[in-house]
Amino acid sequence: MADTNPRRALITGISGQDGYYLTKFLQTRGYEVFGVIPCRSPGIGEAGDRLYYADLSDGSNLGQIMDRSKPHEVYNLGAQSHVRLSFDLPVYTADVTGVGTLRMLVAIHEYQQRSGQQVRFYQASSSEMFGKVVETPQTERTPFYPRSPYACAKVFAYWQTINYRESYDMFAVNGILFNHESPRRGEAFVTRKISKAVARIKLGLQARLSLGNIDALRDWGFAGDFVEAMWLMLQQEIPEDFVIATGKVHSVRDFLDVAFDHVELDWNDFVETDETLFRPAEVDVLCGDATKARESLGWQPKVSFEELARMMVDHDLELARREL
Ligand code: NAP
Ligand code: G4F
Repeated sequence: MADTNPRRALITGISGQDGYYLTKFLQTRGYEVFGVIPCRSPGIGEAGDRLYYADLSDGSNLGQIMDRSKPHEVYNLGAQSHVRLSFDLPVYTADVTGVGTLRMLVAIHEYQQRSGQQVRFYQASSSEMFGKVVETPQTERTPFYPRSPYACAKVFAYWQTINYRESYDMFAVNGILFNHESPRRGEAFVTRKISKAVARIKLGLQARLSLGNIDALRDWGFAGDFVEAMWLMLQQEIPEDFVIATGKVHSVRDFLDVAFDHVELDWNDFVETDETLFRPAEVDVLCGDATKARESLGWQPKVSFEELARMMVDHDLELARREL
C-alpha cells in the first residue's frame, strides 16, 4: 500500500547551525522532522517524541532510531566540526565525524533490508577536503588534499558514502559545501566570533578581539541558502555529488572590514594577533565552482558576503543589548 503520510526526514546534528535552517526549510515543505542530539547534559528521555538522544561515536541505538522515525530522507549533519579543535582531538574527531558517518550508513542499510523501505542519504561533506588545493576553483572532480584531522575524517566519510551508493544501490550523496555562516553560526568560528565581538565592542562590553590568521581566504555563503541545496540533491532521479559555493573569495580581513564598518569602527583599533589561534597546518584559500549545482539543481546563492556580515552583526547587536 502506498505511504500517504507526510515525508519524514531524520537529521543528525539538528541542534547545529545547518540543523536549524534545514529543519525550518523542511517544515515549510510539510515534512515531519526527526532529530538526533548527542547526550551532553541532564534531561535524558525528555528530548521530545521527535528528538532522539544518540551519539555518532556509539552506533548502538541508530537502528532503533531508524525503526522509530521511518525516515524517507536522512541528513547526516552531526560532526565534531571545528577544524582547529580537531588537531587537539584527532581520534575523537575521526570517530565522530568519520566513523560516525559509517555507523549511520550501516544503520540505514540494515533498516532498508529489514523494512524494504528506500531511504535517501545526504552526507555533509566539506570543502576542507580540498585543503592544500591542487587547482582553483575546486569542482566535483578536484582531487582532495586534506590538511587537518577533521578534513581527513570528512574524506573517509565521503568515500564511505560513495561505497554504499555503489555497493548497495543506495541513494547516498555528498554535498561538498564551502563555508556557510549565519546568526546561528557557532561562536568559535571566525565570522561569528567577529560579529559577536563587533557588537560587544560597539556597546562597550568588550575591549579587544584576538584572532589567528586573518589572511586566510574563504568562499563564504549564507547557511539559509545552502540547506536548500541539500534538499535539492535528494530530490534528483540519480544520486550524485555536488559542490555548493558562491564562487567568490574573501579574506578574514574583508570580513573585519565589513563588520566593523557597519558600526562605524576601525578594526585596526581593536584586533590583536594570538599565535595560539593559528593552526598546525592552514588551508590558505578555498574557492568553489558550483556550476554543476546551478545547471542540474537550479541552485544559486542569494545572500552576498556583505549582506551576510551585516546580518550577523545586526543579530549580535540585538543579543549584546540584552547584556546591558
Ligand atoms: P555545527 O553547528 O558545529 O553542528 C554540528 C552538530 O553536530 C551539532 O548539532 C552537534 O551537537 C552535533 N554533534 C557533535 N558531536 C556529535 C556526536 N558525537 N554525535 C552526534 N551529534 C554530534 O555544524 P554546522 O555548521 O551546522 O555544519 C553541519 C555539518 O556540515 C557538519 O557535519 C559540518 O562538518 C559540515 N560542514 C559545515 C560547513 C560550514 O561552513 N558550516 C561546511 C561544510 C561542511 P551539539 O550542538 O550538542 O554540539
Ligand atoms: O571559521 P573557521 O574556524 O572555519 P574553517 O576552518 O574554514 O572550517 C569551517 O568551514 C569548513 C568548510 O570549509 C567546514 F567544513 C568546517 O566544519 C567549518 O565549518 O576558520 C576560517 C579561517 C581559518 O583559516 C582560520 O585559521 O579563519 C581563520 N581564523 C583566524 N582567526 C580563525 C581565527 N578561525 C577561528 N575559528 N578562530 C579565530 O580566532
